[in-house]
Amino acid sequence: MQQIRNFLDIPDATDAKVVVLPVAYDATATYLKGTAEGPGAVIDASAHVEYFDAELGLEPCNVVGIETHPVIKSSDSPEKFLPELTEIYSRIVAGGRFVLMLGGEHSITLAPVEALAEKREPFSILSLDAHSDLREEYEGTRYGHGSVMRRSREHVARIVEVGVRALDVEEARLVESDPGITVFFAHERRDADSIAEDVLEALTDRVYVSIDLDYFDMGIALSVGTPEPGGGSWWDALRILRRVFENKRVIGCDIVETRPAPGMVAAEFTAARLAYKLIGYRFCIGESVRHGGKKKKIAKG
Ligand SMILES: [Mn+2]
Repeated sequence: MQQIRNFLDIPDATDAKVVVLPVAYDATATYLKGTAEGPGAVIDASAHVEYFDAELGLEPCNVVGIETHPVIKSSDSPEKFLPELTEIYSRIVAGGRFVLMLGGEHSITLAPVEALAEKREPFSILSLDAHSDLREEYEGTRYGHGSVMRRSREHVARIVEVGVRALDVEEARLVESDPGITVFFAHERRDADSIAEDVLEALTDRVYVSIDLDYFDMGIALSVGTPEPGGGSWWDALRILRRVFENKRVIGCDIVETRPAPGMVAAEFTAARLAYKLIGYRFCIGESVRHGGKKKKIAKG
């Protein structure tokens, strides 16, 4: 049961630029259920996240206003639920605010992708995930967690996936044949800085970032909907993400598939920490160097 209503346990800012959107949904989960409890657990864990970000040297929550949207809950089919979520998302971003969505299973990412695609300003997607999620259909639906990037590809020209270590032969063929999909496989075991360079090259200027918690090593994300060994480290992920947030215009992001398990808080705390980190990267580093961002006037004297 969720104890805390607001992310970081701070009151909603009156001039919030960031909206934390918790989506309690796991209707298509095929391995482990329970990711519907994820967003509540992440918000509870966020009460224990330090406000001060040592890497950035400031308190992001005192630089940018944050508001937490009430939890959206559903057990409907994705065919019914996703259009509803798309509408909610569209309403929030219509005011120009930045949404950080907390899942919930990965299928929910299609809602922001469709809502942002409706604005007719092209963007690409960066996905950090153990799975390629490129199945045409899985377990009787085309809108489940295993198909989210396949469906998203119908709305964007480029998808870049990092950390993939589980996919089927059809998905592997699609990766081979579709020039709009670039995958950095976990088994290649490349250095994070060199991946970051290639990721920046493959992405367009405006980027939606989706992070499935199963991207990470199970040591820090022990409890997820679909676990896979061989995950990435915290610092390598942050290296790649920071480069992307510094060099691209990130238009929205999500952290999905957190699945709370009794007595184990590693996954939800990691997700909470990551969510705060992304807010810091988006709003508290070099607005002037960010692509498309407003240049800050520097007073001479
Ligand atoms: Mn996954």
